[in-house]
Amino acid sequence: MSDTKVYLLDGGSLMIDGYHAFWNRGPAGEFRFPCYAVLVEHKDGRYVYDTGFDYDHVMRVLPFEKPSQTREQTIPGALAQIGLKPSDIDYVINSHYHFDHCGGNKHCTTACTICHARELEVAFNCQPFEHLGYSDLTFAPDRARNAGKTLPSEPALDMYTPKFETLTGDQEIAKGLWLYETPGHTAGHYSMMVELKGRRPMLFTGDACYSKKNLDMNCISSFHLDPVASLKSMHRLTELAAKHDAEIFYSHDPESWPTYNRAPGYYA
Ligand code: 5PN
Ligand code: ZN
Ligand code: ZN
Repeated sequence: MSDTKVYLLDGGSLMIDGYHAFWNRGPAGEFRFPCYAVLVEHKDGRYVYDTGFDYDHVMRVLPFEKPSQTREQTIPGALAQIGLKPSDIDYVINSHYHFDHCGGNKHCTTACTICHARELEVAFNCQPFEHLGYSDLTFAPDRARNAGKTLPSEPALDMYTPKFETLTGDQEIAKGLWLYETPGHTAGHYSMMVELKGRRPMLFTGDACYSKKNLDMNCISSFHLDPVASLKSMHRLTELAAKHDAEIFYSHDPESWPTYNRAPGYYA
């Protein structure tokens, strides 16, 4: 039995305005932030938590976010650097279905897809102000078509009908691999904690908290379904970290990201 390892896979970066990163606070101006995927090698299989954005999608739908992504920063490119292929992934876990977290799902065609049951419902049925967030529905092309959405014509998408396992409540999905409900940013958002043999647990916030500065300022991002629930979930992350002596890893933190041990390095 091998011990659990965690790899952080660089997915490139996007740009938003400072007022979107720090809701009603700012300061305004170009705010570039990293996106990444988390690969958990566990004795029960390989799990990837979030898959970053698809460069072509962002250029087509949100070019004003000025995506930066090399081939090595795509899911196939990042996995290749540690000797893996997308077909080696057993499970994709999505914190939520915003385009910058599910853009690489389409490469993991043999994986079982895990998410909160609410999130899968709302992704195809979102509030009007959430449309840009839920603009990349290629993670489930069959469901997107059934919901009357149009997809880019990519032949590979015709073949891709992912299998879903939906959950509700907090769940330990494999030994030491925990999903915690942190709604507000979206209706069915999950944060993830991974217990490791040789270090403190790692608590991945997802978009329940973009950065350390958001936590320190007690300030959520402007992309949210429910700001009150969102703030409550951010506080829940602080409580979880304290309870489990976990280290918090933020989803979009330009200051913390360079300090993280990125693949091919890993945590164990
Ligand atoms: C990076 C980013 N840009 C725009 C949106 C949006 O409209 O909802 C979520 C989101 C993003 O994460
Ligand atoms: Zn989001
Ligand atoms: Zn995000």
